[in-house]
Order: sequence, then C-alpha cells, then structure tokens
Amino acid sequence: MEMTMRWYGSKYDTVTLQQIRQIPGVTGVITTLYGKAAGELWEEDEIRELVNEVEASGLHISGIESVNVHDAIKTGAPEREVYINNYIKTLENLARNNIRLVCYNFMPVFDWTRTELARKRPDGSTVLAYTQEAVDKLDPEKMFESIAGDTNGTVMPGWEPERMERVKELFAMYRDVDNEKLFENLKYFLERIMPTCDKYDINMAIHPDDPAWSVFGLPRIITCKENILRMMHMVDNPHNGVTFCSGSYGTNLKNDLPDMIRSLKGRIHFAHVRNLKFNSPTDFEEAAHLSSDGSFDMYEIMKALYDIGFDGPIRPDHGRMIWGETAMPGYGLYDRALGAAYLNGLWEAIGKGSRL
Ligand SMILES: [Mn+2]
Repeated sequence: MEMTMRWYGSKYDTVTLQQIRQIPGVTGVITTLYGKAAGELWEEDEIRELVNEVEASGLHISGIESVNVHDAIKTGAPEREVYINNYIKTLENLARNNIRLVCYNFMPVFDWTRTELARKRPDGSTVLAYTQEAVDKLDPEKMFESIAGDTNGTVMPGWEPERMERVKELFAMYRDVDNEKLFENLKYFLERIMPTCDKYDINMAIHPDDPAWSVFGLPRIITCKENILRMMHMVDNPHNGVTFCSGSYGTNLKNDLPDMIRSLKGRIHFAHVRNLKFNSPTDFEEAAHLSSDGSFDMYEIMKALYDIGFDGPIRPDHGRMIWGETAMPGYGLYDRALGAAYLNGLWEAIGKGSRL
C-alpha cells in the first residue's frame, strides 16, 4: 500500500503540501479540482497545473477524490449522454497526466450525512457525529442550514451552497428512482466508461454511501457486502472497483468489515481507514484512528487488507479537531497525521509479523 493524505488544493485547504510532506511515510496526495461542478469537463492543462504544484512539493498525485457524477447520470435522464461524454474526456485527460485512480460516489442528493460537525468528546477534541433521531426530526430541505454554521468557514465536499440551494429540485429529480433503478443507471454509466478505463488502465473506485442506509427516503445502494458484490458482478471488469471506507461501511454494525475486505480481493483500489465510536446502534461519533478509542478493531481491518495483497493508496480518513486547530471539519492536519502514523505502524507490524 501507499500511505496518502487527502488534499483539497491550495485555494481551499488549510493544510499545506509542505506539511503533508513531513508526515512520515506519506508519499502521495489524493486530490481534486475542487472548484469543478459535477458534470463539468476537466481540461488537460488544469490537471497538469495541479500535478506540477503537487510534484514541486516532493509528493505526487496518487488518485482523484472525487470526479463527481452528475445527477442526470444517477437519475438516468436523457441529458446523461452529455455528462457521460464529459466524464470520459475527463478520464482521458487524467490518464494523459498519469493519473489512473478515480474515486466517485453514486449517492442521490446528499453526499455523506452527519448531524453534528463538532461534538465534544471527553478529551476536549471535537468530532463529526450522527444520530438517527436527529435526522428523523430534520426537514431535508433544512439539512444544509442546520449544519452550515459549523464549517469553520470552509466549503465541505458534497455540501456546496450552490448545490444545497437546489435541494427541492434535486428531490424531484429522484422521485421515480428506487434502488433497482439506481443500480440500472450505475450499470449503464459503468458500461459506457469501461472501454476508456480499459484503454488507459484507469481504476474506478466507488465510495460507499454514508451512512450506509437510506436517508430521507432516498435510494441508497452501496451499503453492504451483498450490494457491492452485485455491483462487481454486474460489470465484471477489474477496473470497476471499490474505495473501501471503513468509516462508511462501518456505520452499519451488521457489516463485518474484515470479511467484506476479503470478499473484495482484487477489486479494492483505494482505502479510507478510520474508526467510529458507537454510543448506540443509531448514534455514532468519529473517534481517533486507534482501536481502543472507538468500536472497530483496526488491526483486523489492516490485516485483512494486508492478506488480500492490497497495493493501492490508503489514507487516514476524517480526524478529530485537536490542539486548537481550525480547519474543515474532519480534515485538520494533526489528527490525520497521527492516524497515518498509526496505520503505518500497524502495517509494518503485520508485515514483519507475517514473516516470522
Ligand atoms: Mn470515506
């Protein structure tokens, strides 16, 4: 595996490439053209500029998170052809810049969903948290307003204000889309892009839905072992792969994370590894990466990745806000750096232990 860090670009991120370069063992970044709307074409020279900036710091781009998928593709609207063609051209432009890993998601309307962006933990750190009770009381159209106050002045991925202004319209677009229809639209999209992925050896890595169940009555399909295996089989191509995100699949306690990893051997192209602490099955908060701080056995998760021969990029995921840092919730420097060091330590120990 290669240890990486997510980086939003110098215009948007409070963390610098120079800081990332000093985290032991981190050699790459997972980045994006953050200003691009879903469906917009990424020009070759814009990508080149990003590559040059990252490489000037001594790091390299290990993959893109995300190239977002337009709602017309997810809903199967006739204008999807325009957006699929743009997506294909974007993939070609990325490959021409030697970028061959693309993370994306297929979540309707809302990207990841949390109900608190700064829940205080006993040690004084603050974390993102979720309770089903709070979601059940929320009007989805007010979802954005209800969390907008806590973003520390940053724009969070999937929660761009322009997008949230259209939330009513977005809900209407998905009125006739159920889980089956969403699977069908995902299949159509993948079948259209796979020839390009084959030609340029590009790995597509779908991110799970977060939380891994339906919210506000919207369809959600990338939630569990059964569904992700269905997706792998329906477009059975090694370039049709997965971002294994322990924190997202892990929101559903029925998901056996090490077992899911083992069942996806050869198809995990990218991994997000983080821990959650459950206070009840419907109330969880994002803990430190260390196993003992949360509910997951991080050793078993890393061991499963090791055992299947995972060799793609991995990144610590959301971190706690600690040591007085002000940053995008979940994306400060300090706790993610601690996470990277810890995950690197587990990996080294698993590797050396397995040779005894
Ligand atoms: Mn993730």
